Amino acid sequence: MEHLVEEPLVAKDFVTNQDVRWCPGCGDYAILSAVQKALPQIGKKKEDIAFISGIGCSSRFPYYIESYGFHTIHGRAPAIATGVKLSNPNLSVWQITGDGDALAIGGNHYIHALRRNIDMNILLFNNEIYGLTKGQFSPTSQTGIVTKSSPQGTTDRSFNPGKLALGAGANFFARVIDIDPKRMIDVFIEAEKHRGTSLIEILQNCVIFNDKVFDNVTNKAVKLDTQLWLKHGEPMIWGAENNKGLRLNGLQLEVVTIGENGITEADILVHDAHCEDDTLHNMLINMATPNYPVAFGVIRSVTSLTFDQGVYNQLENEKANSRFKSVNELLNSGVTWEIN
Ligand SMILES: Cc1ncc(C[n+]2csc(CCOP(=O)(O)OP(=O)(O)O)c2C)c(N)n1
Ligand code: SF4
Repeated sequence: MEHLVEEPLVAKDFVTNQDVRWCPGCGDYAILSAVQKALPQIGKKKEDIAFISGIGCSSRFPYYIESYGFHTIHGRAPAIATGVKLSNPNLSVWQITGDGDALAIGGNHYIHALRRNIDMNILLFNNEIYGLTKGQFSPTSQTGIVTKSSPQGTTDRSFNPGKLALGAGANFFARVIDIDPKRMIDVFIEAEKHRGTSLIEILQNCVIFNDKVFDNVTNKAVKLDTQLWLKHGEPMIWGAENNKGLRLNGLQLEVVTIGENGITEADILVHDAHCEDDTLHNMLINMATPNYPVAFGVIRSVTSLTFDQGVYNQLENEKANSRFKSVNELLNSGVTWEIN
């Protein structure tokens, strides 16, 4: 009998027959394409992958990925994703969320997913606005932004999603940009390899309600001077002339120029993504223009026991040591009554 050889999956195997209903030019398209290119490289079958989302433009994502998917309720994707992961630990679970979905209505669920360290990947599409509901300000919008829901400009102070995540105990945090597919793909693959909650903040352009909000970082004319791409074990160097570096000056990060004032590469901090102490990771996540570059890539990646593994360890322990071998045995143990 002829043997059926399984062909390796390619990006188009993860494309569905659904019409993609995002505005032309939306950053979500590039993220979708990057995910479809990353998935064949994680080595899982389509039926072993699940995409779970809340509500928002970004949360339409599960319709467009040929895998299991669940478009759930606003802000509550972490709860569903936790259940999915616990019921089938073999699944690769991806939560898709926006800054409104994750940090406003879903803020509580966001911090507890990170605290618990459930083994899943969270892709946080940060466009600093509510896209689906037509442009109200969100918890990441910059102070003073004028929107339909803030005609005089907001007086809110904004959240930094990474800083909040580390405060909640996150062990994996990365930041990428929608217009940089290669680096997005690499980081998605790294996130999938990491056991625990992997949070990736994606700077995503909403062409309709917040166009070019990240232009100060992403614009071709400035990007070499405003983006620091971190790699574990490599010095923190960037710039059009590749001569800008970071060093510690007391308790602060200082931008220095290699070749000036006797500064050499040896003076520059080397990135340690695996350091358990998150002090430096927090400082990197906090950096903003114009005084600093914005940090990208995997900023923190530390391994510790996952929530799901903890639950499974308990189950194994119970199975090995309990005097009950089934739920029926448990229910019929002790004193029971029959109600007529
Ligand atoms: C319980 C509930 N409250 C409010 C809404 C309205 N609503 C739908 S999407 C959304 C915000 C989405 O913003 P974001 O998560 O940033 O996603 P984007 O559309 O920008 O991708 C809101 C407030 C809702 N659908 N359900
Ligand atoms: S409203 Fe913004 S985020 Fe939503 S699909 Fe359009 S461009 Fe994308």
